[in-house]
Amino acid sequence: MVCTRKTKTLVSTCVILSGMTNIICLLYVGWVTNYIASVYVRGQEPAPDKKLEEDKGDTLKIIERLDHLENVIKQHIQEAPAKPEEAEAEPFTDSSLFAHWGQELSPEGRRVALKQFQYYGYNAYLSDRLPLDRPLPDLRPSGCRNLSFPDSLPEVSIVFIFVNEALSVLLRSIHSAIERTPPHLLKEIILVDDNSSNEELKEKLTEYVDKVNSQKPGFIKVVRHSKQEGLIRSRVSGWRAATAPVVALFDAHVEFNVGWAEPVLTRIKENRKRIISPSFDNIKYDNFEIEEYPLAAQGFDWELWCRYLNPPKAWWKLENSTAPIRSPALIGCFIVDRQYFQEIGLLDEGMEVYGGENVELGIRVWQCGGSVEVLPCSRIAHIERAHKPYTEDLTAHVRRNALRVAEVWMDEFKSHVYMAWNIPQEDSGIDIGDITARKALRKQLQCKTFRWYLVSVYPEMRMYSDIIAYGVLQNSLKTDLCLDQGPDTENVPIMYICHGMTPQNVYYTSSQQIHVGILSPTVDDDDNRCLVDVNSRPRLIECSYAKAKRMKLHWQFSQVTARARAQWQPCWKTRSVASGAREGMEERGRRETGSSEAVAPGCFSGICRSPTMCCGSRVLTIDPCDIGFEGVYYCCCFTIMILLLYLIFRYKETEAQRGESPVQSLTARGGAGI
Ligand SMILES: [Mn+2]
Repeated sequence: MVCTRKTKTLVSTCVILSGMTNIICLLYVGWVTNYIASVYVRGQEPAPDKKLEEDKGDTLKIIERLDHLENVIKQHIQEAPAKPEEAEAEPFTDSSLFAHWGQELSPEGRRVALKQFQYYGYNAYLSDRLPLDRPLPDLRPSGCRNLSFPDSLPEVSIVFIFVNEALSVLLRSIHSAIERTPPHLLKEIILVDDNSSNEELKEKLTEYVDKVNSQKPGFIKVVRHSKQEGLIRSRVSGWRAATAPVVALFDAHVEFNVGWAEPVLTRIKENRKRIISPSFDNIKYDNFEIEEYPLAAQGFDWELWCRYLNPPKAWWKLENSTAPIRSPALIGCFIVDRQYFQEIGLLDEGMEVYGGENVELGIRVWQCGGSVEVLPCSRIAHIERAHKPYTEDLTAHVRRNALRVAEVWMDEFKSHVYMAWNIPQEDSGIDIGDITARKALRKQLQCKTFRWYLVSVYPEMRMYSDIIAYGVLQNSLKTDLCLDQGPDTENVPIMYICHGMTPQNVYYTSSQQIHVGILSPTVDDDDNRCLVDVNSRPRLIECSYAKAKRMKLHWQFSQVTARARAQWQPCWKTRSVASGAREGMEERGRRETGSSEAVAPGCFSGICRSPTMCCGSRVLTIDPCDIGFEGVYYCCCFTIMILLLYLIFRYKETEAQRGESPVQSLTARGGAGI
């Protein structure tokens, strides 16, 4: 009896001791690793960058490559000729230009082709070697060939806008327009040069224009901007120079297909408030082959980037592939009644460079009593460049333009644009310029609401009135880490250096879901991905699927902030986005305005700074090995911890054995004594 009691006491003492030791050890390990990490990070600053390089998701890599390409173009524009020895070292074979083309070229040929490709974003070297009047496959739906059109149709002026286009590409655009537009319908061609620096677009182009005009006086007009105005104001310049009743505004890297004009002019003649887009096919940027694109409407996502859409259900029901396709917006090239274009307010000339103006026009035309449609029987092939050479930071311009559209036209839905760009609705720090004239235009035209537009014209667009907060989920102990959707192909979220781009967008809904990554634009796109607890591991799963399968996708936040409808744990860095209604965790806006706010503590608490999400009622642990540098660090941390625990237990065991011997002997002796 005595023996048993003694053993029990010893065991419980051991347990208490080991427990305490563990806690001390764990705290110690936490402190040591924290220290090591801070020294490591401080001591080898380039190292995380290098690691970062390896870990970056696909999106980042692409963005980086684009940045690189843009730099290359910039260099080229600055006319810094590459030194011969540098040129020798160029990795020709790496370029996407040579994936499907140019294997048989000599090294010198490759060098020249690559240089041109980097400058133009398409294979200008090949374009220079293709005939200007090359034939195109007739890609119209078969019914188009049997259609008949009125004898008298309005004339059209075709406007080509360009900046530093390859001359052969521009000339092929002009040639195909002349060849494939009935002569009695084509009044003139207008070339708008947005201050190109290319020499060949000066003398050689003038030579060509003079030659054509010597046969047909005044047929080609050239408008040259003395400073760069951007593609939007260039289109308006072209429209100003046009004199035909209908104006077609096009990029200067297109090829017109047979019979493109008659269906368009017929539809405009029937109703001058129709703005028409042809159907586009692709001219591949590398080998200039024509790629047929499926028939599509033209729309946009909530960042207001334009995109192709599946034609609406009503169109499919017609079972007539020649029927016009109702379109919520425009991709960018369109044909319009010259007068009507002015009445409706041209394009928003307060926008910069490119992007968003086509979406704005679509929304405006619909809301103010007109319509937009795509014609399957009118086809234009267009070069989709591998990269756009217009500006260093196209995204910043598109975002600014998008905010102008949101503020003028989108009423309460403007919040969606701010959410999609992940910037606060107030004090975004982005100067969108003066919009009073555009607001006055809306009033003057007595336009309908954006809600009407969404319901009647663009019902495929998803509405997000249930989002009550958005931003990024930031690790409050290591504030440069954010929740990130990780590689596109996987459904495992990761912790990653905060970069404020789409993969780190986080949206919290009134139904307590957390969406991570891009806001799904339409019902035809994949659903949003929700943060889901799968066996205590965080996963990103389509919200509708997770809901149907009754997975754990609801997140409760236990701390109430005064103004938020949602309840927040302090691990969400909150910041008021719209007064009272929304709370957001805004990283990008913060960077731009330069203001800094205190970061509330606590997201990754816990011993050893394990990447545990302690937000809300659930505790999730991100698989340590999924997270790159941090993963290695935590793996090491974990291993050291286990090792220490093992040593501690071994030590205790030995201690226990040492302690036990006297007891045993005592027992033995006692036993003997009893
Ligand atoms: Mn284009």
